[in-house]
Amino acid sequence: KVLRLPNGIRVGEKVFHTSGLRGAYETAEAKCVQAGGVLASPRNADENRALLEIRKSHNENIILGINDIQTEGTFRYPGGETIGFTNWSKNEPNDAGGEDCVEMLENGLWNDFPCNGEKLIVCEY
Ligand code: GN1
Ligand code: CA
Ligand code: CA
Repeated sequence: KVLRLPNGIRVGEKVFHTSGLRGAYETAEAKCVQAGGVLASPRNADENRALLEIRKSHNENIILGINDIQTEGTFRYPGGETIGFTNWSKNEPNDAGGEDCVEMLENGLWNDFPCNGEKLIVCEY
């Protein structure tokens, strides 16, 4: 089976793909839904590693679908389910000044950041 795509990667039954565009959370999630997917939301270490490959090849932080917009401190996937895997950077999430969206940093660890920040959009299918 083909594992690598020109701008994406397959991990298990999931495919992560990026068009290389940046956007803030609402725009980013809407673009993914329009394309038939959702914003990238790694659910285990394998998926996180796969997404990190895209992070490295584009050299830009990735906005995840995971957020605590609905209830401060409770992080959910785009579908509303509470998250079952985390990969927070040290001292994160800190909601510094009000941060309800999550980005993947250079090392694959996660930071919460303000949802109006524009990051690399990666969708999952
Ligand atoms: C950034 O710029 P600073 O240090 O105030 C980051 C926070 C992190 C923090 C970690 C907009 O905040 O989310 O928790 O670094 N801010 C942004 O040191 O990404
Ligand atoms: Ca928050
Ligand atoms: Ca933070």
